[in-house]
Amino acid sequence: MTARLIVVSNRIPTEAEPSGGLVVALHDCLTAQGGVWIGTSGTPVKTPEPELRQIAEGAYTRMVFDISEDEHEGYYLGYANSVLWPLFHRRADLMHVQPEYADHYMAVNTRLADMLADFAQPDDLLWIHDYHFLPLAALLQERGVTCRIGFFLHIPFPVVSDILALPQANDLKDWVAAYDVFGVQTEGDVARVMAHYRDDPDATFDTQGRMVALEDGVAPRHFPIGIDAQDFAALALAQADAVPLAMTLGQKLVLGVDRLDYSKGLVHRFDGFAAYLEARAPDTPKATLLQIAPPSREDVDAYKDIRTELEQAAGMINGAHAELDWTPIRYIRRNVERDTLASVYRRADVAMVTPLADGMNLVAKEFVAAQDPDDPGVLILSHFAGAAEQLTDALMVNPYDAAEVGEAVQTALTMPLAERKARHARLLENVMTENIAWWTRSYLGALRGTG
Ligand code: GDG
Repeated sequence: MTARLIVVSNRIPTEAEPSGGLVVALHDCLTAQGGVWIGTSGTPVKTPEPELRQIAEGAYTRMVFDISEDEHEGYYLGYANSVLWPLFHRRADLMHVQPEYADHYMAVNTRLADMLADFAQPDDLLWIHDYHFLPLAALLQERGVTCRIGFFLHIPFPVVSDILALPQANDLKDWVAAYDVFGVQTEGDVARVMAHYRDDPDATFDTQGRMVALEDGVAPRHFPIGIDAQDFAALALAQADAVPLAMTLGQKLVLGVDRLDYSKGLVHRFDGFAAYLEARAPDTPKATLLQIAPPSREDVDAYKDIRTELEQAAGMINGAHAELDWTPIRYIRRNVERDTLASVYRRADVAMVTPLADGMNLVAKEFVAAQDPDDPGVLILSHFAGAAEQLTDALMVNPYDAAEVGEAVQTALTMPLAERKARHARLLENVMTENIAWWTRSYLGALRGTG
């Protein structure tokens, strides 16, 4: 009999047939083998109930728990998104350390651990997602829970020197060590987890210096997340000409798609695009950068700043370079439909995926899947995206070096068809093979102890 799977994530889908790669993969997996998906209820309440509440029953069960308005401030906006998110994305300077944030974070995790301890059976598999719930395994062990507990970190693991900026740096070691499987996106992340334990007498290393286990048994492993590439390719093909894009004949389209987040390097990207504009010979193609950037976490100050900075940069660059028939940067600050996105990906000649730090970056993979293999666009990819370990046939750039990014835009726009096809074929092979189903299978194999 297959063990019952219990997935925990901050947000859970509420619709009957959810969309989005990861959500669909987990939905499919739970539908196939049954189980439970647990997350926060979405709307903060005055007084949270100390119980899980079932919201839907089908092939699997969905359950939610409440958080209070203060906890929303302290646990979610505070500790998760103003402490851990910047720290893990190499922006310790943006951390907003407040003792009450940590208190709320622990309060939410402790209440959830109490509820899970009542609910979990010894044969269950518990799969915890992301930085909102790092302490859960340690708290569950204290409560005598013995089932296998795995964690997957969607964002980068921080460097040792940055971790010291976290008042709970030592707790983080214990939180990680309590998991049976601590999953991260890349080999680089595995190395950073290991570096965190390098001087720990309980950590065990094999003859090649790799950490295999701590006393408690954690084995950090990388599981690069993928997308449902077949499905996305089919959507992009179906939507190929669905969206009219006001562009004059011969103009090229360079695309950026990112949540409006400082980790995505949007201002640096605009500077890199400006470097291309400045160096452009008058007889070479005119390219427009279309940046789609839906807002996120607008209640956190650092997110307001990035928006202002980006809008100023776009205004200045357009002021300097726009012509009567050409606006070099077009910027859409709202969510667009997934169908529209697929269509624009397919139409784009170049995608700029240039984060300063990113766990994986699914946009890079979606762009590859959406291309016409007979006339594909070119991917420009930052060394600092997790995807850089797999998508080595992209044009790799250092996003901090505007001149290099500008040159990459020029190279991409003028790349011969044969080279575009060859690079794209190798990228597509990876995106199709190491897809979301492969990722789920690999992770669950490891968690069951069979992979
Ligand atoms: C975290 C990690 C890791 C974006 N704009 C629109 C839109 N999107 C979709 C994209 C893509 C998703 O949002 C963004 O995924 P990313 O992977 O790029 O980034 P995060 O949201 O930061 O995700 C990341 C991921 O978790 C998975 O582990 O890769 O590193 O930070 O699917 O297409 N979708 C629609 N309209 C938009 O305007 N419909």
